[in-house]
Amino acid sequence: MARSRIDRRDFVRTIAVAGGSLAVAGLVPACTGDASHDHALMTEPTLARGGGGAVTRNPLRTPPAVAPSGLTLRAAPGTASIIPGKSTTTWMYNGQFPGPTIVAESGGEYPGVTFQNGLTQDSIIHWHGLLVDSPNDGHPRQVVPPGGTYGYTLRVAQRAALNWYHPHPHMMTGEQVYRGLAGAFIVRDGVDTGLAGNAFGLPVGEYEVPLIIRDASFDSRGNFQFSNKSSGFWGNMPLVNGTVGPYLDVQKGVYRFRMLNGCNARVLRLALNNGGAFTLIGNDGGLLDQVYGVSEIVAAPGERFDVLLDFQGLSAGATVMLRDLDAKWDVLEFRVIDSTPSGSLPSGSLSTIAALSNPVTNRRFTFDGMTRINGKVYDINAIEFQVPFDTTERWTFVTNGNGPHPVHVHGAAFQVEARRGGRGRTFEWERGWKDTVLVHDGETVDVLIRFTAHRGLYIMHCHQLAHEDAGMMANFEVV
Ligand SMILES: [Cu+2]
Repeated sequence: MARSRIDRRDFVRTIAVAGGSLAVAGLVPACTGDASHDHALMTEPTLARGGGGAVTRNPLRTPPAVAPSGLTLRAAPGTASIIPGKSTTTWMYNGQFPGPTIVAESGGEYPGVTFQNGLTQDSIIHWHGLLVDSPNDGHPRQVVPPGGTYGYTLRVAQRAALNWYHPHPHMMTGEQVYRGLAGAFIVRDGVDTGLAGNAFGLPVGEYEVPLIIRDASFDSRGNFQFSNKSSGFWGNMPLVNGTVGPYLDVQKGVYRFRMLNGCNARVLRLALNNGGAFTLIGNDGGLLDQVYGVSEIVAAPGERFDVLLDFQGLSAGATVMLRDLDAKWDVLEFRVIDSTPSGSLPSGSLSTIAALSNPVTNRRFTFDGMTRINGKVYDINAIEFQVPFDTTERWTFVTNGNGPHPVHVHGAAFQVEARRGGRGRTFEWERGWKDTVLVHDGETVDVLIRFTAHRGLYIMHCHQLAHEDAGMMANFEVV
């Protein structure tokens, strides 16, 4: 990593903790100018271009919010309008691309959640990030055939966070997720209530926006192109909440963006086009210990990032672009509208994170090639190891290549302890509680993990979905 980038991150962090209002000061000067000067560096989704080379942008969609009690999620083929003027055959939950945003309360018990399989292949829903008991986790053994149903009772007892739901059938997850089966699942709690007057003054209502970021490729008729070769599928354009070339009109206020990397394989390197900082407040497991200013975020498939952006200092008509620096993509354009500045950023400490320590067992998992963990291709019927309940362990994830390997564990959250090799450090967005951590080529990552929610059958796997489908998964049992 370039030395200058580390310097900038440390600098930005310093000003972020010094005062919240300074945290995105970088937004202000650069955005009052003409942001279009940067376009020569950008690769626009070709299908998002209008005539004459101008970029036609589309208003960001926001999936409807629903409560989980009694909710039926039916996966079935249908058509969605993604590319303007064309219709795309997609596989959707309840006809929505992406699926509806489920909002639940920690401490809530939600019976009668039903998955209906309207596909022509097996499927099951996994609630990524929810610490639910094994029969409700959506393990690949729980798949139901076409026409089948699966009933869940979701007992939600965990910190507030952005989680998500998606299919988890063995060997078919990649295609099902890619064709549209995914949605956000937000958990609220007594601190992060999602209501005005919450403890840290976090933005609510229209100022809190889930962003499901993923890539896709389309043919000339507007239908998805896909192949599930085990090196992974990389689409040639970004979608946010199913919107191609999206923009969002923003007030001169503070916004909370709940970001998910929903790509099959692509690691995103998210940044703002003017070098302004994200005010990072949370990740997979909810709020962090404090506010961090970061100039970029490396986002692997399955990971979530909770960031605030302050548009108060910008003038009406100014734009800010969320970009992927690696693909050189414009991901989402924020357009500041004429409005009265309001809101404030939190600063300093946020949540109390009890650090795991003194692991009693060390386990080592090598992610070999594109199909194996510890030399073994997934055996759906096997239990590869047993983990004692309520006991802290150190799990070490190693790879010799073929990354990215975003390692995801069901049934518990973990704390990232160290990374050796490769990038050689841990990052602000890896603090607190995680359920997915990026292991890049040449990296070894230590995490501390403790299963405190439930005993039973769970699974760990690579969230590069082609690797997952090819067998880079392992069952284990919490006993
Ligand atoms: Cu992998």
